[in-house]
Amino acid sequence: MGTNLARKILSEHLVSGKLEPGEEISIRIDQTLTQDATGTMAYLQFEAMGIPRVKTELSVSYVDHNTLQTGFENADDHQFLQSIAAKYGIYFSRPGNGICHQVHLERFGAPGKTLLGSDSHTPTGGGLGMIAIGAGGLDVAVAMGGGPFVTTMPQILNVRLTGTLPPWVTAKDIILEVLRRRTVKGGVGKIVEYTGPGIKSLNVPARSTITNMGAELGATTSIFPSDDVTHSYLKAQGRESAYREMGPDENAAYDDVEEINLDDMVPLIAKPHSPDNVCTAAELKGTPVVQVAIGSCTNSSFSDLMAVANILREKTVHPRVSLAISPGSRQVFEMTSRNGALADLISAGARILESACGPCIGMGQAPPTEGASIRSFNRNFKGRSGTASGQVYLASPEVCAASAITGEITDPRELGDYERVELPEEFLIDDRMIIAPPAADEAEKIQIIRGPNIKPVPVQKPLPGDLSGEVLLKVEDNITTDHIMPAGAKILPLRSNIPAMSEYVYAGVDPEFPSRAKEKGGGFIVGGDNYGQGSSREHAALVPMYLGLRGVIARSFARIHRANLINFGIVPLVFDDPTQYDGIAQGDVLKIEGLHERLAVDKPVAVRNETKGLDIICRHNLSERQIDIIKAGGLLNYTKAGVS
Ligand code: MIC
Ligand code: SF4
Repeated sequence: MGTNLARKILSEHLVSGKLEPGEEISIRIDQTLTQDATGTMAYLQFEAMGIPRVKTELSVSYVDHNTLQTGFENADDHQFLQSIAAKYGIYFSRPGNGICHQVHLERFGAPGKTLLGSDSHTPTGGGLGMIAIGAGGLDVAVAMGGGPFVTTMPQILNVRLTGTLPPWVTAKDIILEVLRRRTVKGGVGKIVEYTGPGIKSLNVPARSTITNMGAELGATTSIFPSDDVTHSYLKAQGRESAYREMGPDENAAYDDVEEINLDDMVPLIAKPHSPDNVCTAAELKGTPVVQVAIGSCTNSSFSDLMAVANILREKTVHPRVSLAISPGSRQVFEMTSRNGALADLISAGARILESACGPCIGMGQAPPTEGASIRSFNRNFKGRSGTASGQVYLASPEVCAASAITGEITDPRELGDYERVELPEEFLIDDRMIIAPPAADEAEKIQIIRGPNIKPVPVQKPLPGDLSGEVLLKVEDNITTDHIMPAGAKILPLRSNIPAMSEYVYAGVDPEFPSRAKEKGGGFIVGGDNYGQGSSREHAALVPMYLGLRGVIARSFARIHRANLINFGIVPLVFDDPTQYDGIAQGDVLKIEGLHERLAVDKPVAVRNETKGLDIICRHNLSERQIDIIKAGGLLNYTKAGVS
């Protein structure tokens, strides 16, 4: 049997371990990216490592999340990020230049390379044939310092696409179909590799829409081969030299296969409040909508905006609807303004926002009370829009634009003839908003600018021998990091100020959580399945750690959050018998004795529920290295100890 593409790239980058699913592997990282909401912490951690300059081939720092400047905080962070990038040899993409994943695809991504990003949608780069993985900021800091990225070797799931997309059906519908079939847990522990004759008709931005939303499957990453389609995209971006043909061998072996016939597909939509809650757009026909938002790293490319302009040209946004559009990058913004498409959007009544994450992360454009909002985004978790009662639907830009005109959910096939947008032969290339770092001797003299919003990184103490404390909170399945550490216009600016942020842990679920955690001097959280799905924000581990959290017992964990818990010295345990979840309540006192001895590879951990007089057998599933990290009180302590 031949080798699949994911394994080929992984084996080229393998530093240690065996490429057997479930084994711990470490891989060399060629490129890193950070964004401003996770970047401040990642760079503070990098600084704490005492390494003078990044050791990657390329590291880029983007500003795209915290662009709403309602106080000094975000502006302070931007200055900090710009100065620290210059000092340590990092490219700096200025605010206004666009969303990290879209800009990275346009200007830096390259087939066959590895990319580690402090954002869960880093797999967007998989559309170009890279192994692009999202991770916590601390993992990215370690990679910038030249350390390998350590993870569990995933299984490779092959999604084979046959046929061609019918008119009005798009890449967004393909990934919604995968989510419908596999759910938000379906990709955990997997890399999704797309193959088959159907991929030929998908251009790079379309492929990237699919790999981007592989994050919603919980997948480690997703990847397409690098072929003629990739070649013409890179050529049009003036980067032909980055091209390298790469694909799976014929008869490549996979751990699992899913086949989708594109001929049979129709426009789909994800209903509130989960990206896998999928049905056809036609089924929801007539549902009134009050807001439509087009943009985000999933669907804000040149072709997406052109498709929207084609639909809205000479039309008017329905009186009930507020339509917000954020172009994914300055390139997209400028090209659509020069070719007149932007004028068509403005004329139709769209509210044009800057090239940034914006409403996707609750930075403005919160919908009205109980209002239905259709978005071309990737996440519709409850409350993420900024309105707790908001009803957020996810769909293609085409479904969004059609609904903006009619004021109700609309299957765009009702609009008649369809004009599929071709990519330009040449994109408008202008990198003046990306600042290259100065040479090392110049960089040394740079002073890092630290405003009052930049507070030191809290560091965990080494693991004590015995752990005891109350169950501070018990939650259900599929808890997202948006539940644990919400974002939005009020909280996101506090990302570099952990004490201020700690007031908002679990704010939407239980506002008393922070005061309780402080009063009890820390304790445990009990979770259901897929605990910590969604974003890569390490704040969902770091800030609870600051409040004294030392252990989470869940039915199962999402990959990035589990890694973040370990990185901050919090013990992640899973119930050996999942029904024992029922025998534990908020307020119960738990005790683990002799934890240092119990945390041995493959050994179970007995947790005593002192309140109920029960023993709960748990598994930690930690590797030798992860055990050492937890014992040291986290990755920063562990790395520093290794360096000195
Ligand atoms: C998100 O989409 O939730 C974010 C904001 O981009 C996060 C990162 C963050 O919380 O800063 C992500 O997906 O990793
Ligand atoms: Fe930004 Fe939204 Fe993409 Fe996250 S998912 S990187 S918030 S656009």
